[in-house]
Amino acid sequence: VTEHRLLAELRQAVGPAHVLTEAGQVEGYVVDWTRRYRGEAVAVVRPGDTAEVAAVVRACRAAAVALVPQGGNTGLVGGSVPRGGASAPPEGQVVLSTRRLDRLEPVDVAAAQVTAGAGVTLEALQGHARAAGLQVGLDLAARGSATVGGIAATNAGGERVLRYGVARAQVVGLEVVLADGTVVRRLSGLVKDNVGYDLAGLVVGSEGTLGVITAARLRLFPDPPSRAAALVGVASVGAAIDVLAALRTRLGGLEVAELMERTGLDLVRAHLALGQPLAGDHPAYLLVEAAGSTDQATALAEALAEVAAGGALDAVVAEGPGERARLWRYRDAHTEAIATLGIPLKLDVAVPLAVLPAFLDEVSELVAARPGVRAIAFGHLAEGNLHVNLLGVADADADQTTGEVLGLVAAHGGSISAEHGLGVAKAPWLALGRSAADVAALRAVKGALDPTATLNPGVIFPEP
Ligand code: FAD
Ligand code: LAC
Ligand code: ZN
Repeated sequence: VTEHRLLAELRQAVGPAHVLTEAGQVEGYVVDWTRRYRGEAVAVVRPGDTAEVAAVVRACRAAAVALVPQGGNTGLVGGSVPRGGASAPPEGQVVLSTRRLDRLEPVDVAAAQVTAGAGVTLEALQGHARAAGLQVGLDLAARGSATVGGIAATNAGGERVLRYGVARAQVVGLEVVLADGTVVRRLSGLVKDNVGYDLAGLVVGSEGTLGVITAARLRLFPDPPSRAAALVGVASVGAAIDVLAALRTRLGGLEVAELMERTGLDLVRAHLALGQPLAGDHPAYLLVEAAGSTDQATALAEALAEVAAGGALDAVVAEGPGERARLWRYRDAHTEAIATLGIPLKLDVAVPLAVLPAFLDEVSELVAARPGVRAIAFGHLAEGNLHVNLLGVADADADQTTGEVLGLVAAHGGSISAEHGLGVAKAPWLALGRSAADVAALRAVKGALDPTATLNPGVIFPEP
């Protein structure tokens, strides 16, 4: 009975055409990108503006049905799809898809900012900024589907953090529908605004647990006229860190430093039928990119020659969008190539660079002790951010294995979730990354802003 009243209210709120309930219609919204997580949805609702989002939130709260905000559904920790557990009634949860909130305002060139609806894809935003002579300071391989709201909600990192910082550094303001259906709007674009708590900053990285983001105001940057990338083959991860250190002091315009290993690169080569990128075959590879107003290809080549110090460094420098894209394919296809081998345990972690090689050795030992398991690690080297993908882990051993790897991360003073969030995947390990006082403060914030646990229960905080 409650369910039918809720459905009627949702139809009233967003129009019947935007309340999806048939299995075929909801399928793409109830399974996550990795295919590890799947749940039941009472309905998928697709509101078209902020007032409709607020009406949906109020209806779900009144019916005591949990609401799962969803953008592009590219999240890798299971937070964007409905789930079972104590908070989910058998008929499921409501998925609120933001994809119709796709309004792009004109770029404010003088402020170098833009306001975008939560459902705008990163790729659309990038094109919009470029047309105004500016660029977005954030990029990631899921750009075609990942949305502005999802990027803010996960505090996404990606491939340009080295120069521009994580999503939090891009967000100047947000419009958010809180769990009680009220709307907080901070889209003035004022970078200096110290009136009370930074509510937008708090919602960034909250993974849909504190509010539904309906729009974001983002910083933009000049797009330097010269850009060049290089792929460098090295003998070890330690050597890759040495090259990074040398480039840091030599290249003011360094934007990218991505780490790959031979296993991952070979997998991508097989998946996309690509040739060997360098003359030789190497245990590790570093993809770097620099941008600036002077000739970056020359600067990069000279810096690499200095790093080699007369020795032999196997590297290729690429200029122009086509050549650079050729190198980027080896990097950006990693997640997709790994997914063809099954559903991996995906552990997105960060450790200080000084202990990163030791950490990887320890992961190798842990893997060697598990016959049939293999690890593919790659990631954003400058932040010590590794994506450890473990293939072949039995379901019964998944929690044990996750706990052991995250335990190593914690022992090294690292972060158990560098950029993807905790979602439901890592919620059970929340306390491994934070002190008891810290977790209590996090719970107090959640309890104050969403006392009925309407928004994304089971995400960040483990279910009892
Ligand atoms: P979704 O997957 O839909 O949702 C993610 C989380 O945010 C969920 O908890 C959801 O409830 C919440 N959420 C979504 N929209 C809203 C909203 N409007 N209001 C409130 N909560 C919301 N991530 C990185 O950080 N760096 C990378 O380099 C990177 N590369 C990737 C590459 C590939 C191939 C893939 C598949 C994923 C990658 N990701 C990366 C992960 C993912 O793309 C990011 O987490 C992205 O920010 C998610 O955006 P989305 O719109 O798809 O969000
Ligand atoms: C990447 C995702 C997995 O860096 O975060 O490709
Ligand atoms: Zn990443």
